Order: sequence, then C-alpha cells, then structure tokens
Amino acid sequence: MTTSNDEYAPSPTDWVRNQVEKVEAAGTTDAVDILGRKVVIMTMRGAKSGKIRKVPVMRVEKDGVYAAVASLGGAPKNPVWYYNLKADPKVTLQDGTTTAEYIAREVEGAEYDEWWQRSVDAYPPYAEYQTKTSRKIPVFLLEPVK
Ligand code: F42
Repeated sequence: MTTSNDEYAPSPTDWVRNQVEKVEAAGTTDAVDILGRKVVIMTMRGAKSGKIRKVPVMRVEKDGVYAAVASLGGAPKNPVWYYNLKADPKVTLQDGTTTAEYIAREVEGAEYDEWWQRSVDAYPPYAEYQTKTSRKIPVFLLEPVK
C-alpha cells in the first residue's frame, strides 16, 4: 500500500543529490555531465513510500524515445528505481530545459539489443559495467505519453 503523499525524497547518494540540485538551480540538465556525456532526470514515484524520487540517468535518445539503463555501475543488484518503474511506469523526464510525460517499458530480445548498443554508443562505460556483473543490465524505454 503506497501513501499518496507528494513529498520529494532526495537521493541518499551525495554526488547524485548534488547533481540533481545543480540541475534544479540552473533549470537545465546541461548544468551537469558525466565524463562529458549528457544526463537526463527521471521523476518517478517510490514503489513503497509513494514519495517523489528524482533519478538522473545518461541521455540515450532516438526520435523522442529515451532509454533508461539500470546499470548502477555494474553492481550485482538492480538499482532500487528499477522496482519503482516496474510498479508505476509513469515518469516525467527532463532533457535540457524540456520536461514531458513518458511511460517506461522494460525491453527484451532484439529491442534490447538495439537499445543496448545505442546506450553504449551514448555512454561507452555501460559496456564495461556489463562485464563486471552476471546480472543482465535492464533497459527501459521511455515512450512519450501521446
Ligand atoms: N544510475 C544508473 O543506474 N544508470 C545511469 O545511467 C546513471 C546515470 C547517472 C548520471 C548522473 C547521476 O548523477 C547519477 C546517475 N546514475 C545512474 C545514478 C542514479 O541516479 C541512481 O542514484 C542509482 O542508479 C541508484 O539508484 P537507487 O534507486 O538504487 O538509489 C538508492 C541509493 C536510493 O535512492 N535509495 C533510497 C534509500 O532511501 O535508500 C530509496 C529509493 C527508493 O526509490 N525507494 C522506494 C520508495 O518507495 O521510495 C522503495 C523501492 C523498493 O521497492 O524498495
């Protein structure tokens, strides 16, 4: 049972929370980068707390569709936000100064292969992360709400 409060719960990870704060202060995700690569920010609802969570991921986009790669640096376990998106796929995504509504859908098979390559092209360290874990790194597509 999730509470329906709209309380924002900042990330407990300092460097991530700091990047989100920089984006909010500047009004654009262009205020931050990782190794010179662009970042976007998903806003989603916590699966148990019902709180609002802001989760930056690397910017992977084609024709208005984005990928969210649940890499967590190649850790053995999925990031917690993976379970949030499985529970409630509605997200807003900020890219630059633009924010819009999307539905997250985990992909498999040929769709996964296509978007995994696109993700590695956008942020090459993803390939290295996958060599660090037997966990198949999940990929969600964020498709615009029409
Ligand atoms: N993480 C990635 O996995 N992929 C990326 O491409 C990526 C890029 C990136 C770029 C910039 C940046 O600043 C961070 C970036 N990150 C990337 C890190 C990402 O933003 C997350 O910090 C990271 O993936 C870890 O996500 P997480 O959801 O596991 O975060 C933990 C530390 C967290 O926030 N835990 C909270 C806590 O209080 O311990 C709980 C979070 C939560 O959502 N709780 C749910 C709730 O109900 O509120 C409960 C969910 C449940 O089922 O338990």
